Amino acid sequence: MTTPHHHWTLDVHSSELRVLTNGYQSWSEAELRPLTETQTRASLEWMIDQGQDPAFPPSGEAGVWRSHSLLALIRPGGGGWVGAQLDAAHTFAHWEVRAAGEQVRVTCTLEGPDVAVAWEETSDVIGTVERLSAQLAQSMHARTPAPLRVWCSWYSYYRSVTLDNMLDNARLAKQHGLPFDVFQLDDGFQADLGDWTEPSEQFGGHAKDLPAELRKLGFRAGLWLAPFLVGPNSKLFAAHPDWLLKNQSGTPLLFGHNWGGQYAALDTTHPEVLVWLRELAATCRAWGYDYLKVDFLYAASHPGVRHDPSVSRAEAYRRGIQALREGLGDDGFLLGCGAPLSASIGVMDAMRTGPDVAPYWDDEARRMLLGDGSVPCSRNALHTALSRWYQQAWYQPDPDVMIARRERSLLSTDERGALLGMLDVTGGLRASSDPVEMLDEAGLKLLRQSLEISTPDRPLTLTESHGGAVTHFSRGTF
Ligand code: 9PG
Repeated sequence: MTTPHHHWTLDVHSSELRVLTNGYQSWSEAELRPLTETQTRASLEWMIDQGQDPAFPPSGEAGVWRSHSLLALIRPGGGGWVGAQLDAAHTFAHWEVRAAGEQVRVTCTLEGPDVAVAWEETSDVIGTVERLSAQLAQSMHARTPAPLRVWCSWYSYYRSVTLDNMLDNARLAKQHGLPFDVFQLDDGFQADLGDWTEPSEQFGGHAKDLPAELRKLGFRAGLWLAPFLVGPNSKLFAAHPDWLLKNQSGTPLLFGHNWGGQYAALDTTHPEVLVWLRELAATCRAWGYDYLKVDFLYAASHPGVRHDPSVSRAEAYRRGIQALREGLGDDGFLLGCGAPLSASIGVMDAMRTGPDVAPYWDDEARRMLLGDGSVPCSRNALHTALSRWYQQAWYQPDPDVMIARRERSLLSTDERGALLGMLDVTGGLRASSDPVEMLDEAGLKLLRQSLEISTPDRPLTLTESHGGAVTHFSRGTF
């Protein structure tokens, strides 16, 4: 595997610059900060696994910033430098900028086959970021279908969702004439990670029984999967240990922390795994789901020992998502989540561009004390999604759900208003998770407003002063 490097040395003092970073996957922090500050590094290994790139996490040194695919340095007045990879199908581009006295050093390391990398000095950083990201989108044949309005079970029912919860909400939504296109069942319906076709006990039915009922009510059916994850107690794990990503000693690698413990990942360089993934997506389609939210996708590019060691992590990931696309069909809607971002262009219709919203504003303990900017909370979701405005050229952005309810939520009226306004600015998919019965007249009004499709904004004021829009979003009250 080649690892080409590019280096640039800039004669500019670091105190003059701000740096725009793009994190590795959907939940990784992306932001605009003064270069002299310190990029946050999560303090626990499982947090790095789930929120950063374990092969290239933030260094934790002052004046050193790491970014994926794209990096920009901005001077007062809006000029500066932009670096971007121009193809991301097989290669991860790791950017690092380092303050060094009177100079600033920039490195781009390519993990995978050599690809073209742009490095431009410009008087208009925002325009250049947009132009280079559009160029990447074009070279990878980006899909940008019309945005959809989605009801998703996760942010109210979490893993205890039932078939009846889905149908009750769909019926009420129809009664109220709420303009949803898709009703999407999230995590909780399945027996285990990997055992997707067997129901969990609490779901009270089978996922395959839902789509026909939803269609009668006028909605499309959507389903969540974490297709590359395998639970250590699942039937899939026991049946196919040879399909799993391994550690150096040849045993299945367990990493992350969710569902009460660690999980394993499918090795997408194994030909049988690709057949299985294709069949999984085709099965969901045959059940009547033409919208799949495919989650925890970074598992396919997690560092580890693979069946075919000559395949780069980006390429392994790409093979996995292509198998899902083939199984779902070209006319199905594929939403990526927890996904390596630029390597998804041309396969995903939409992409979560930040961490999860939650029915509270901030999780300061985990964000500030443990350095985890990817932890679910409204503040983190907006902070990162707003810093990725240019990715609207890559797929439909999914800035995550509006929370309009007042029950089972700690968001204040002001915070709900802020969430609504910021989702409007990001554009892309519109979504809600609120149990419809919890919404009073004001709640329904807020929900309807949040379902209005909007054109993504761009941080125009950034070019005008040092205190521009993105800075405000990343610092200020957020
Ligand atoms: C289902 C959920 C929802 C949600 C996804 C994803 O531990 N973690 O770091 C962590 C991050 C995100 C997360 C769950 C756990 O949420 O973004 O919309 O589908 O999975 O489990």
